Amino acid sequence: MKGNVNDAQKGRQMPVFFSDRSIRWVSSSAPVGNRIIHAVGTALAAKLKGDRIATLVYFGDGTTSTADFHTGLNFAGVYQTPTVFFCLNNQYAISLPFERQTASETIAIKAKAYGFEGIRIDGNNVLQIYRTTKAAVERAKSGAGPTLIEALTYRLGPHSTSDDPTKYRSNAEVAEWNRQDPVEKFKRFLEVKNIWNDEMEAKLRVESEALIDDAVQYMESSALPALESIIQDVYADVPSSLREQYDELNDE
Ligand SMILES: Cc1ncc(C[n+]2csc(CCOP(=O)(O)OP(=O)(O)O)c2C)c(N)n1
Repeated sequence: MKGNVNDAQKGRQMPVFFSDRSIRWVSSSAPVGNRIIHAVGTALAAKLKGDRIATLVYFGDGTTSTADFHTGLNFAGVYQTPTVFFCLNNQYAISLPFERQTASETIAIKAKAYGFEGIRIDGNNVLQIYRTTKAAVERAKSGAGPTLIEALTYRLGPHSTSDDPTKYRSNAEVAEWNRQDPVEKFKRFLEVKNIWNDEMEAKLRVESEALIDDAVQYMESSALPALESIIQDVYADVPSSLREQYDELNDE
């Protein structure tokens, strides 16, 4: 995604907040927590319309301290919306560790107060995540209400390029979690089951790199959105004041 004509957001979003209609993946609102109430609202709309869908929303441990987390989960509990709340507890909100985020024993336990089930799972176990998420989505679709999943994991790298994790956590802690790397763990699991090996991995790497090269080429050869898109989608009819600003910009 690079803010080109193929981008559903027309370049108005941060790069990680991509969206894709074909897989019903909605762009995330940048203020953390907003996405939770959007997911609950979408689920309620679907319920009222009789669509058999569930919404699945991902967020971090830090996000559970926002007002939107409470608003969303409370609403979901009261209206029994088909929503699955997936908290990726990587134990840090940028530099703030979990212990200073909440006095609660876990995140999962909070679901009890909202009247639905909270489940804490190993966030480094691919199959456990898949099974738990699938079951929760099915429950939501069948009308059995929301679920909160807390997946305990660790953020191995920095939060962003402007973050220096050595300032707030020890190398020993990172080394310990590095040994739990979920990608490596799952790879070993598949190798033991005899359904994965070095040869297949080498082949996959070559194929993946070709796929990425193609995607980058496609991205870079796509045109930018039309300048006029800057004044679209805000009002049903573009007001004259915006039209004048656009004309001025266009003349420049
Ligand atoms: C309301 C709001 N405040 C601050 C920020 C800046 N910010 C971006 S990510 C982040 C940390 C989020 O931590 P967490 O929810 O634990 O998610 P993680 O990044 O660890 O996955 C913050 C504070 C923001 N995006 N929105």
